Amino acid sequence: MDPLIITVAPVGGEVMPDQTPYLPVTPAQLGETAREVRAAGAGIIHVHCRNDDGSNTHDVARFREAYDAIRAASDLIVQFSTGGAIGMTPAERAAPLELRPEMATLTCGTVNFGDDVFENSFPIMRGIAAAIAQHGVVPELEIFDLGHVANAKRLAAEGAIRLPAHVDFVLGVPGALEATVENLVDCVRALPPGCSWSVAGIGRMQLPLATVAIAMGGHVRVGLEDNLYYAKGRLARNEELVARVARIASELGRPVATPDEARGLLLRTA
Ligand code: KMH
Ligand code: ZN
Repeated sequence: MDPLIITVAPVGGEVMPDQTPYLPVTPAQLGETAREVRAAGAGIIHVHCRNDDGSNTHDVARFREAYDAIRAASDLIVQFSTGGAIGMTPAERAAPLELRPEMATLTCGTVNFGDDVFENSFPIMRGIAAAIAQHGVVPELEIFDLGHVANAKRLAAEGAIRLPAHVDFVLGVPGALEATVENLVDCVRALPPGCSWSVAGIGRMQLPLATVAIAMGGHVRVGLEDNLYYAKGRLARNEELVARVARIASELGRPVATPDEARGLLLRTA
């Protein structure tokens, strides 16, 4: 089995600062988070940016500040979100790619997102995929539902993306595929040969699905974007969530990948 790549998604686009004191809102806080999660075992940091008041932004200057702060604090692989937040235009979502992060997400289909709709029509996906390719960025395909795997295959057949690729299953968003072990297994079975994968379980399913993924040879995403709690009623810090996954991996005899080891693995499937 390959060493385990732990991605941290420390902020996301939905959690607000009044829900937890541990959300890294400013670039400086993202830099501090990067330092802490790197020490805890993370290999990749998945980046969304906020304004100082906690509202979402995909402003290029703000992403540059965040990128610089993370770089100054760590050697983590920096992965920009192109999902952003509900309501952003596709052009806004793609704009920070001009900074050429090592990786960026590409969501592979439209999905209900609570009471909202996270819109990713084929024209939107093609546009973001083209921007990712144009800037030489390695994509991570975000799969919220089983049909998104078929969409990824269609994008590949058109030449918009290349397969195999690295894939992240985000399971448990209200309106999308539920976070169950059975669904994770179905998702993995549906993947084209050669893809590497991670799982991001939403809420209290983050830990059980992470544990299953470690045993299956997949990779893991944790962080406040997907889950606020360390245990029932106890808010989590990002580094605690990373450290717990690293501990479980160690108990299961699976080494944790450094960022450079993760680079080697992800370039292999890029
Ligand atoms: N915030 C969600 C609407 C991504 O980062 O690529 C989309 C999202 C996906 O978080
Ligand atoms: Zn995200």
